[in-house]
Amino acid sequence: MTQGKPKFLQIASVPPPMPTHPTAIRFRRLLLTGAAGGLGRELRPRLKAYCDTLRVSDITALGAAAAGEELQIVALQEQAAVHALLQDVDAVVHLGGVSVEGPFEPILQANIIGMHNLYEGARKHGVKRIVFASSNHVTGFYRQDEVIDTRVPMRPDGHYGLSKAFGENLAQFYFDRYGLETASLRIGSSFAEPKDRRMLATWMSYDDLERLVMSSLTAPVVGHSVIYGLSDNTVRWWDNTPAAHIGYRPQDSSEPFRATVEARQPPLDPQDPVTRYQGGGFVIKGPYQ
Ligand code: 15L
Repeated sequence: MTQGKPKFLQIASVPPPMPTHPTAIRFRRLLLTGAAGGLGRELRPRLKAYCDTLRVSDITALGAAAAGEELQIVALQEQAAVHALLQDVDAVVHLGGVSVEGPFEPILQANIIGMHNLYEGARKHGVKRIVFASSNHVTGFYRQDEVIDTRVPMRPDGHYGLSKAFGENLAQFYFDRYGLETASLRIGSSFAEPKDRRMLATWMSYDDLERLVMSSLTAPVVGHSVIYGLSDNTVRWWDNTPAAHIGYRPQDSSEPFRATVEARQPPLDPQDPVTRYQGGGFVIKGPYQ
């Protein structure tokens, strides 16, 4: 590449202590939003291995600061506070916001207004790249017997999926208008292990989550890319071929959990919307008034 290395990447002589991602690239300061949530708690110590300073934020208590951490309690709808979060940051991993289906108002505040606040802050402070935790619920109304890629139209399965669809469109706009790069990760089900039959297709291990986030932070060119977040599961509904340039190589699979999951959960009625659609239980939530 003729442009040389992106300005925000800094190479340090000390390799990262956690070798999940095969690179010695280190950041000066990363921002992790939603650090108190399920995935935030997993990624917090992992991301610290790749940066000098990790700024962590959430709306709720974040515990004690580890060495090299900066803690900020911030609600995403608070514009000035969110803009300040973005100051002097090389890149962002944005997990913050409402992470499940529910009534519209809290999702509007955190996921829609909050997302706009984050991107405006990033624009003002010259942040070059954001890794956005989007969701498989952007396409939750595709059927479980379909395999889709990221080029099919969005079919959100609720307020939450709609807010993530907005987030992806916002990210596209900020790239087209301002050159701010985003990797939108349509995360499947990232838990310690798959909890039910659906998750045999949608599961992503925590180690693969780290691989996906680090690939997204360090890929030479991202523009606005959309990629599904899943492990190397035998049965899958999502084809990541259009996002090959991200360089994500999952190493784990739900298959070793299959026998246990299937013994625990009897087969469900295939005509039940929860079994019929990729979004599972989210597709039957609501209405809320
Ligand atoms: C999501 O987007 C949610 O944040 C998570 O809690 C899971 O429910 C996941 O989707 C899923 O679809 O399993």
